[in-house]
Amino acid sequence: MSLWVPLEKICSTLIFINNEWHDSVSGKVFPTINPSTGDKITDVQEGDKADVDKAVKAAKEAFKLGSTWRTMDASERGKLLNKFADLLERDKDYIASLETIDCGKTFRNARGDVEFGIKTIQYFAGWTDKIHGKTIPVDGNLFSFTRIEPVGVCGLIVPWNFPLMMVTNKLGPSLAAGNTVVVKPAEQTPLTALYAGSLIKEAGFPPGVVNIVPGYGTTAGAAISEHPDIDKISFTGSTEVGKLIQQAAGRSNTKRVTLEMGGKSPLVVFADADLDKAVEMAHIGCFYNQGECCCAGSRTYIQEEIYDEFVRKSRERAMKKIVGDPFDEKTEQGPQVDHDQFTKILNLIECGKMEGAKIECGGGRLGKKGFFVQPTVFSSVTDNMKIAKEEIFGPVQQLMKFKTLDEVIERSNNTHYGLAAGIFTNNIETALLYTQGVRAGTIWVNCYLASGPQVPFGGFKMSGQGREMGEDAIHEYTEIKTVTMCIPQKNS
Ligand code: TXE
Repeated sequence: MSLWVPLEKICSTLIFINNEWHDSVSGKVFPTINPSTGDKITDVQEGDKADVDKAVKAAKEAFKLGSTWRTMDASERGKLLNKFADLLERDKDYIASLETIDCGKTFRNARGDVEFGIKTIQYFAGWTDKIHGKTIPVDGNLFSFTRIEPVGVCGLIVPWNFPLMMVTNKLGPSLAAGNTVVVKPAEQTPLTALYAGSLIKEAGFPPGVVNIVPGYGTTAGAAISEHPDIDKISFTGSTEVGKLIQQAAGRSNTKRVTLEMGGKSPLVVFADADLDKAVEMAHIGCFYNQGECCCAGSRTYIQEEIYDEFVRKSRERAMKKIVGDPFDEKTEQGPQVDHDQFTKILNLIECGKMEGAKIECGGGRLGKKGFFVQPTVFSSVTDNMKIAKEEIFGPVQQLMKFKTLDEVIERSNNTHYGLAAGIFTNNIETALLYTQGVRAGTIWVNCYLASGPQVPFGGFKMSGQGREMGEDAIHEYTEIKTVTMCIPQKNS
């Protein structure tokens, strides 16, 4: 299948505030690039501090006591979210095409992302009227109860690797809990988030509940992190920027911050595992979405008895990978998102070669146009090499050898990150000891990357703070208010 979105159909390139489309205050625009060709797709209005101020003002107004949004029944919020999900479903193919052009992921995967986004919005729609407090038997002639209230105005800063999905991951729980939001899509991939704005309006959300300001991180993003009227930030992106956001939150109004950041996740294969399944899962776990996946299994540890066979099979699998036009149904890997990421990956590959890792396949650029990287497999990798320590965020697999469970637990934990881990074994005790021992937010056993809107996702250590998805995500967007009343007499 080869789909194309005609430029005139990309209707959402403006800033979305109060359910209306605006030009940037500065008059500036920025280009968004098709990574398959390196050509400009279109210009998008470039929001910065002045536009963020406008958006926050709208969000604050929509959150005022007595506003349409604040006085709406919780179940009505659920209906609006379900309507939004229905519209995403109606326009699924268009949104997936837009995503593929803007970020390079295959159309098949882009469609999967939109489907995941729909399920997420539906899941959180179900939560709207189930968020409630407690009555508490406090000492004395008193009566206490808690109200679970929205935090207020939330800044949602998202990256480019799952542009629409990251927006739906954050819109679902924040809107279910009754907040208003200012979304900042990544500068590389603003198009699907802006299109979602048009669907928010069509679904019937009151003006100001959702505002979307495309722009750069150091201007629009920083204005959100510093803003005194933003009550909470939910960020997904690099650990470096996550730290900046925490600092800005502390400097401004100690706004609440949840962070979902990078990883260097271990994927461990024991000799007793189903070898072919483990090879395939390790391949997908590392190469899915061009390797642009925060929980990519980018440190593969293989027990020494099966190491050579695993390396051979992994090389064969990677060499069969179909890389190219992301709209072609057969394509498994598209281009990297932009020139910066492309260069970062190629530099890290060179570094691996220089540090003495063995290239089994790939190891360079593919073609002359666009940002395509050859699927690359390194063997003879040791833990001290840069490619084993740094997040590559590209189609590059590191294969390392281990002997014992204790050793591999220690090596798995020997990182600042703690987003995810995986283990392949047919021994239940090995699996349970590993899941207890590893400090990471998600552990997969005999599978990898399996997830759903129902299960919490987030990181230990420098991979994150707080959780997205599942019931836990709701609590990241709420405050608990205790109300204690004096009463004449208390009876049990
Ligand atoms: O991320 P940034 P980049 C990792 C991955 C990748 C590296 C760099 O290793 O190679 O990060 O990618 C906004 N204040 N991940 O540079 O800069 C920015 O505009 C406020 C992992 O693209 O963190 C975008 O909207 N916001 C990750 C978002 O932050 C700022 C996904 C993410 O961009 C800002 C992406 C600032 N000062 C990259 N500077 C994951 N966890 O999945 C930038 N931003």
